[in-house]
Amino acid sequence: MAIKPEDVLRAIAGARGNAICVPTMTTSPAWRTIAPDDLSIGCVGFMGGASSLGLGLALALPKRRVVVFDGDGSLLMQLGSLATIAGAAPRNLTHLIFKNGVYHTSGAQEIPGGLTVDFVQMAKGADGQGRRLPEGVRRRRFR
Ligand SMILES: Cc1ncc(C[n+]2csc(CCOP(=O)(O)OP(=O)(O)O)c2C)c(N)n1
Ligand SMILES: [Mg+2]
Repeated sequence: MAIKPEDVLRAIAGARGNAICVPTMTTSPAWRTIAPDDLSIGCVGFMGGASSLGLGLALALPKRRVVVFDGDGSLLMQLGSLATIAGAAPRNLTHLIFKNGVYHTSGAQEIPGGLTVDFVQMAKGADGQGRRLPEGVRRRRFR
């Protein structure tokens, strides 16, 4: 079932507490409207950089939860960040992928593999120690 990114963002806004959020691409303008506070660091222009930006914040502020709202095309562009994150294993970082199968922001061109890319498997593969992903990890499609 496809759900709207705004619906997910509203749910996050209600539950984030004082977590620092790092939106990018589709979620950037939507998040500015939904959560117009100073606890967010938008990753605009720096395509693929949100996960690394979030990792840096999480490592620098270990007592603070950091939530990255990544694009699927953006993550594909910097896929190595999954291995970097797995290696650092920060417990306070949550990496969400807004999977819509396209580069929506630049005109909705299909990303390589479209909706078939399995980011959960990729994240598991990046963790050579085979740690289990949190129970809450779900595959949901966005439109
Ligand atoms: C290095 C680089 N290449 C291309 C672009 C142009 N560009 C801007 S947004 C975007 C699409 C982003 O797609 P995705 O990460 O899937 O996010 P969505 O828009 O689908 O939410 C592209 C290709 C860019 N900003 N940087
Ligand atoms: Mg996309």
